[in-house]
Amino acid sequence: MTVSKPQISEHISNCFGAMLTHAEELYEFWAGTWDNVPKLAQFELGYKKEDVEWIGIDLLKGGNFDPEFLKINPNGTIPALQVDGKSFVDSITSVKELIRLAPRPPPAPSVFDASLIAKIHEAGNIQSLSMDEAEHKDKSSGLLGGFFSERQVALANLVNSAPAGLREFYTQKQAGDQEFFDFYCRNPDDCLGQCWRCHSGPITEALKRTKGPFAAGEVPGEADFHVVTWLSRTISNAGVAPNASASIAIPQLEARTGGASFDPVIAEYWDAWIVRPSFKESNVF
Ligand SMILES: N[C@@H](CCC(=O)N[C@@H](CS)C(=O)NCC(=O)O)C(=O)O
Repeated sequence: MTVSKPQISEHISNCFGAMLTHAEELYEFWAGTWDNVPKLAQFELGYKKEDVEWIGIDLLKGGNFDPEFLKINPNGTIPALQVDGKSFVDSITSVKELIRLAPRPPPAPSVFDASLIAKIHEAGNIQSLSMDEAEHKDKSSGLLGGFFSERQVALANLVNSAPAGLREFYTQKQAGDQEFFDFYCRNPDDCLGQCWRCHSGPITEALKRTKGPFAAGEVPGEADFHVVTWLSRTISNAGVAPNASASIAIPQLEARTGGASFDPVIAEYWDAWIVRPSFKESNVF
């Protein structure tokens, strides 16, 4: 893993007006899902691109299992954020740290934010699911299939060469990955449509409670970074081009979920997000 010299960001004033400096590094993957959460937060919270150094971890080649990366994030997942050498090892804690140091703080969190964020992460990676055999076949030969097969090769090599302390971790990952791949790509079944429907419920409720268009109100807040990350991967997984408007994306989602209807607040939410510079700069899909 190549780790280049951290850039120093100078954007935080303390209450005496003195400039504080922080070295912020975000470990990410260009096609990752959850690293879009801190990326969106970065731009929405007023950081510049150069304030946070993005360090690419190649998940396709199992770069997240590199012992050097495991020192930064023992979970072996992206995103991970390091601030002044301290690690934040998932999207939730990374974003909280970005908010703590934010040049432009987000709207105050609502009491519902924590449960909404938890729900979104419970929904987890269902956005990668295949709905039928044809889709499964298609995905198995695409990025997702490549992701799993190349990782298994990387893990097999690591199991043989790794220090004894890491062998158990790699062996568990190998087994877990195989289950994940089998479930996601080989046995699609009817419950998938139900999963989609039940997870869109909490988002709809949250959006109906606010003036909108975002869960936090006129501008996105903490929970929105998580919600739109999940929604956008769900939409692109339904075969819709990134940044397609709700008039294209929502009917496709409806078809994919067995005709479930999506409340208009979801369409408004999507259309409000896709035009934001943060959405484009983060290359969300
Ligand atoms: N709950 C974690 C999920 C992180 C996660 O699963 N990241 C995926 C990429 S989007 C990953 O690194 N997968 C690699 C692996 O599990 O080996 C978060 O929010 O950061």
